[in-house]
Amino acid sequence: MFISFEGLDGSGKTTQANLLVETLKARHHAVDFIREPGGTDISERIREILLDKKHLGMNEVTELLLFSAARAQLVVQTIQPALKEQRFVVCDRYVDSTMAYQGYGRGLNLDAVRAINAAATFGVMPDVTFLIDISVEEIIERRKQSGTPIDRMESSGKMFYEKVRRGYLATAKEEPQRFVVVDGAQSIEAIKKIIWEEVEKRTRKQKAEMK
Ligand code: T5A
Repeated sequence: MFISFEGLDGSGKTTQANLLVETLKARHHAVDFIREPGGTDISERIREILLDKKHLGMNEVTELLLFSAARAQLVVQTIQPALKEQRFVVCDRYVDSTMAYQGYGRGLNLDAVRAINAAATFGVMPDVTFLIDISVEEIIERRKQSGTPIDRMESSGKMFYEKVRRGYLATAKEEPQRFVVVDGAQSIEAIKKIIWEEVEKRTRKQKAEMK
């Protein structure tokens, strides 16, 4: 089963992806945990270019193509082989990030983004996507509290993040079967429970369909 996590920077999706991986492993499931951009040598090097604050002048189309290039390598080298072996694949961000950040956030043509996404994924899409939805005010507050330095993407400003959030919610509406939108303002434990119940439900359904 292919599971992706989406949300604004600081929404808590990495926390939840980690918790899900722990739970799956504790139940003796084979699981690959991947983050985007990254996950292969080539993709990690592209990640460095994308997040480096020295590259503030990066063109939006360059940005789109670099995220997509990192993804294409990850799909072929890691995701497809893992799914073929019936492993769980948990991905911290995937193709919906590109639609939300480069499409809605940067304002690139949405059909062009869709076409590039289709090429970069080779049609491999998650079985379920958890969108951890929180307000931009909340992520600003969390960032202040954590005191972690911001990267190039995070220096894009509040308006940008409002557009990204709207993009995520619009995408989730288009694919209600795949998306599970979770209120990220809840406690870590409460969100973890919602996610695990959903994964169990979908795993049972997938097994029944395979019989
Ligand atoms: N990007 C990526 C694109 O523009 N296009 C693309 O196609 C792709 C793939 C990646 C950047 O690239 C962009 C999006 C990003 O800007 P990154 O460094 O990988 O950047 O970082 P993010 O994916 O944004 O992840 P972060 O680690 O910054 O944030 P998370 O994963 O959302 O949040 P997390 O879990 O680390 O939590 C943040 C803090 O909140 C606390 C945690 O303890 C932590 O301190 N927290 C909670 N606090 C209260 N209540 C809860 N429920 C909490 N859950 C977590």
